[in-house]
Amino acid sequence: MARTKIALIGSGMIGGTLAHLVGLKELGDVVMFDIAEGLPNGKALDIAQSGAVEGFDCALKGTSSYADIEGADVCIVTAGVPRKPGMSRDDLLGINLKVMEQVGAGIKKYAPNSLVIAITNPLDAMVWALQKASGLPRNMVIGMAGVLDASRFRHFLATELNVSVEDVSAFVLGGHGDDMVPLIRYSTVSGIPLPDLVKMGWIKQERLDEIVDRTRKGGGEIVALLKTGSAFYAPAASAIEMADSYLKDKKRVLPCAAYLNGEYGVKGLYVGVPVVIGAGGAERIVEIDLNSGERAMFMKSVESVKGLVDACNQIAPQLGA
Ligand code: A3D
Repeated sequence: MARTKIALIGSGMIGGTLAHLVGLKELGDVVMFDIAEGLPNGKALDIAQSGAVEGFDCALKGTSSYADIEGADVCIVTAGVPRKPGMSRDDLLGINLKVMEQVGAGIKKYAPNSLVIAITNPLDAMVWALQKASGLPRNMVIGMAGVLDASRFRHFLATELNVSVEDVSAFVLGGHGDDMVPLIRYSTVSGIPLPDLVKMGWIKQERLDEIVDRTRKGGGEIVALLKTGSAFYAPAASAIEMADSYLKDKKRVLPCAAYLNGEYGVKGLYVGVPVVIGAGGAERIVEIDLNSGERAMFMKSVESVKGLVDACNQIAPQLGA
């Protein structure tokens, strides 16, 4: 039986954390790729040595050659540059688009049968570009953002309500920007929708609104604190949850950036929606009814994503709309 192989394209802050988590969870062998000489090799060696202490047997290898990702089952892409204070995710577009073209070509050549999980920002445009550049089926290229956004929302709610984060489930829709849509009425504590908790006096509506706002700006809050880059622990954990659902065919229903072909009235864009992730990649898009307010927020977010993809088309028309 072949061992599972996970390729991490980009071995920076998120890439290193991903490799560590893959080891700790014994999800498979890891190939860490980066253009920065020595970086993937050093991190792979360091994490491999922690295996003796932690008791995991995953093989880890660092490389600057795409040939080493050959036959990977999953590729997680963080290659590119992260935000610094004062930058929006969209400011990264020009640089990271070129990176996605290179990465897409490498995956196309050496790992065309993998599930590709994009993390590089601006996420919804970069996952679009990666699918175009790799030519992989659309259901096999997805973007990580919703699991992270939902985890931020869950954390803030659990802390505020003084309940276990395990019992808080959150629902987010839309692009990974400050206009993402945390859906209050589908977010629950042990099945009790948040609007009911407001009625029950557990939380005031104004406080809930503040938490929604903090969730939307959750990435920026961390960038401002770190000053040298962006969040990496929770983003890595979120992508691992998606990879795990694919590798074990768990069919988790996770918010992911998925290619929409008419669902939610959107065609030809990657946008964050709930998706069933199983052995077939993005197997099914869950389409819920939105009320008029939610729909307006969702469409505003979709417009932002469209603007980014239009910009990609202008910079790299060869990718093709
Ligand atoms: P960082 O620690 O800088 O790692 C990026 C790595 O990419 C560096 O080691 C670079 O050497 C490498 N790299 C650059 N160009 C190439 C290339 N052409 N081929 C291969 N490797 C290359 O950043 P990070 O790990 O903190 O973040 C990575 C990306 O994830 C950034 O674009 C972030 O904005 C993004 N990010 C997304 C989320 C989402 O929720 C979507 C959250 C946090 C960060």
